[in-house]
Amino acid sequence: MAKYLLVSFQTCPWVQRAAIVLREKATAFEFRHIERDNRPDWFLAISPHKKVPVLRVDDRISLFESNAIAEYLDETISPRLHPEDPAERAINRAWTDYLPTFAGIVTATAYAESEADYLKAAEQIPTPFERLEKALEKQGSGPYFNGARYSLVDAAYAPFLQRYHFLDRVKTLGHIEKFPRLAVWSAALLKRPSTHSFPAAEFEALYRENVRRRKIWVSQFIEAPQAIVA
Ligand SMILES: N[C@@H](CCC(=O)N[C@@H](CS)C(=O)NCC(=O)O)C(=O)O
Repeated sequence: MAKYLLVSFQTCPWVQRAAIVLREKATAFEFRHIERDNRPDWFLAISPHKKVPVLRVDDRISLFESNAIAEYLDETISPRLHPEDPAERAINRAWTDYLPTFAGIVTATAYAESEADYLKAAEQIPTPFERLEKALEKQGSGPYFNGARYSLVDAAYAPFLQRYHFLDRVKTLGHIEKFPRLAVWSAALLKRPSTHSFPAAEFEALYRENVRRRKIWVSQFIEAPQAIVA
């Protein structure tokens, strides 16, 4: 069995995608969290874009880009998460190609500097939601992207659907309820243990604190953590 080291920032959704795939394959790995503002030299030396995730395999190969990492893990460790059928697989890959667009739109409110920008960003969310809702029509009775079998598409979208819910709880966005298949899919992904790198409440608090510290428009709706009085 190869040795895996996954280098991460604690709340990075792209790292989370790689971690999910490792967990789905019941593969042991060392999860090493580094600071975004203080990236160590050993990391800069193995990460061509200076980004996380990096998956170091056997202290020998450094893989980067979450999609490439997910595909590599799927080719090298069973069970296969991609569908057997080549056409199905191509369609699944097309939807993982859509992920950066989906992610950018669905989390844009967390970067909006003004109320007007926030409202504009929130207004865009139904477009990618509608596209996924349509794609999910072929899932049958679900609950995953391809139906009963979990896939790399599930692993890819879970972190971003989770962040939509976090942002919806900071300030109500109210979109996902209008897309029944997407809502059920997202609930199934959030229930799945592999989605979670940290206890759910602790992770949501970490995410909220990141957004609060960004000092953008929506930060005002997030309370600072309470000091613990002994
Ligand atoms: N396309 C990349 C995105 C990775 C990414 O954006 N990682 C962020 C953290 S969530 C990062 O390392 N940002 C640091 C930077 O941009 O310098 C992937 O899928 O792995």
